[in-house]
Amino acid sequence: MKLYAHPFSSYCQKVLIALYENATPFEFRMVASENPAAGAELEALWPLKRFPVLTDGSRTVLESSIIIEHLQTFHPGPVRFIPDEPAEALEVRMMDRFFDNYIQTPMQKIVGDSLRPADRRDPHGVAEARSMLDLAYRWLDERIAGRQWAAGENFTLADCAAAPALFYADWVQPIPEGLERARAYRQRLLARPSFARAVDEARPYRPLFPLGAPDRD
Ligand SMILES: N[C@@H](CCC(=O)N[C@@H](CS)C(=O)NCC(=O)O)C(=O)O
Repeated sequence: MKLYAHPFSSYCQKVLIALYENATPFEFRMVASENPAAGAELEALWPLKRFPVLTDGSRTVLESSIIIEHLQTFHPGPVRFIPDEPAEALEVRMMDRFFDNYIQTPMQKIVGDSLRPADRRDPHGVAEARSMLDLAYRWLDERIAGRQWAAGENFTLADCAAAPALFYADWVQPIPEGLERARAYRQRLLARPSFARAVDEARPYRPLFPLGAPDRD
């Protein structure tokens, strides 16, 4: 398998966590300006050029959640990312959607806005994104009461989504004091070896974080 990705990208880290959890072999195709060949391959596979993209033989798999479902189906290992029991699987998929849509999306909006020219900024959109993050943090704090991981006792797809989402979202808008379950969950994710490895591999790129990376984590 080949993974088109960048180590500092949150959605790429989501998939790297799943690969590292089961020690699944793959080739890392670094998408970066200094590696135009990988960029051209990515564009040929997926004209929208969003990453990560996985190739597995002749199959091209788009979208981080679907890549992890692909790994679960065709390259299973000891860590099962989607439970067999249907209701449990729905909880996992629902939490995965929550982290992508209501943590990653507003985080990306805030980061993306900071990259725009000053006269093209979208303060209203950024305020909406910050309000969404605030509500999402509060909802999460309630939802994970009594849970070790996002959907219960086992580490799943939902935690792969949660780790980079909460990692970067907390940089742009810290999870407030008082939401101790959400804050402790983020720390548990940081201590998980698969995510700790992804964070370490991305460390050299921290100076590129547009809003300035905080001196922690
Ligand atoms: N829904 C996609 C989101 C992928 C995404 O937003 N990737 C970002 C990196 S984190 C990207 O490709 N950015 C480059 C660009 O927008 O050109 C997924 O789950 O894989």
